[in-house]
Amino acid sequence: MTETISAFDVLVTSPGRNYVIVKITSSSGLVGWGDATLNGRELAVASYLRDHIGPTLVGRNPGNIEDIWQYLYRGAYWRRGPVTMAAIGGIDLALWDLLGKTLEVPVYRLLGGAVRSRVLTYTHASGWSQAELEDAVDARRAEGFRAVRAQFGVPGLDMVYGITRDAEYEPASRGSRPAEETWDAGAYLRHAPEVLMGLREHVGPELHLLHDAHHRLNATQAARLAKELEPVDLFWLEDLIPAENQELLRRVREHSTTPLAIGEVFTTIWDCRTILSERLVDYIRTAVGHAGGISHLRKILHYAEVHQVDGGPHGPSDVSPLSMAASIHVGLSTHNFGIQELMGYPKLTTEVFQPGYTFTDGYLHPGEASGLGVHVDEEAAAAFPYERAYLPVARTRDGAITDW
Ligand code: GCO
Ligand code: MG
Repeated sequence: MTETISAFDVLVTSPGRNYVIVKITSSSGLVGWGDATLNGRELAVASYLRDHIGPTLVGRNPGNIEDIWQYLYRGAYWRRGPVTMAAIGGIDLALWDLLGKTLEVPVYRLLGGAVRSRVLTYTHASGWSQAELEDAVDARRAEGFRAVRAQFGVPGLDMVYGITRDAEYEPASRGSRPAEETWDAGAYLRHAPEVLMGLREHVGPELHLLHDAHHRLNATQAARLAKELEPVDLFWLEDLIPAENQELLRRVREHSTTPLAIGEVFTTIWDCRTILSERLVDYIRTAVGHAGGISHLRKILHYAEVHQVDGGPHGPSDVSPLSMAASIHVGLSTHNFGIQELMGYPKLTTEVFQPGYTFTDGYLHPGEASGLGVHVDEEAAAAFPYERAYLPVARTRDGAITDW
């Protein structure tokens, strides 16, 4: 008898930060898990899933993953957008997990098998001062990381994206409204080359260094920074300008050979068309959950492969361990994968998610468990109710809202 979807559920849980989890149960009693988290807008996705698309899935064959993807994407008429694509992504991940469990194979084998033995990863380090930054990078290197994203304070500013002075860095904060930062591109541009040059001298030539400008510059400022950072030999310079200004990256490319990465806020292949077809970046950063799941991320990466662009999927703590596992399965089985971001998770997260993937010597492996290989503890999830949280917003010195 053909297997059918017998139940569709959505869990919202907050073990240290908010996550939206999709649970799909099949008629044979197996369960597939997916991640539909959208940082700061979690409940919108939960409602999209619960109130709109979840009920349409019961009774379908869960193995028809591509048909379900097309049904949800084309059938909605209202296409793209982070809420829609995170919801579709959560379902897609759960269906791949379920298929792996049904066939008793890890997902990477369903995707064509391993093309490499392990997946290179990078993590975050930040310090307000040069010395604090160097200590933080050294600590990550001592943990085995071969690639580190370095963020630092800027003289004259109180808060800067990617840094917290006293606490563990976490981009979203709980509360009734977003924190507000002041941003000054001039101060940042005067400071950044010196810090990163000093850091390169400190770590030597081998460690991969990355830096994220978080969409805050205009094209002229971006070109200047990319050019000035050439001697640092960055692995990549990320999100220089607002991601939707794709054509403006041509300006940056004309002036610099610093490798560029963008795309963590993109949700479909159509959002990446210009940057991929003109090779305006070296790495495309779409996240497996936010960009419609494994099925769609693979399409984006195949399109990128045609243009010699590699993947570097988004992997901060708001990308749950379920998405992280999915991304590592894609990484092991996709030739132009590149690198996986692994920011790490709040300690409480492991009470809800017990991932089977492993980190060794700077590389990730998804493990050999069936499906995505992440155990979800539903009872633990229920013990951490949702808490409203927001990403910060930024204003320039005159008080106007700026890109963040
Ligand atoms: C990164 C990102 C994150 C995002 C965060 C938003 O490169 O990891 O820029 O830090 O800001 O994930 O939800
Ligand atoms: Mg980023």
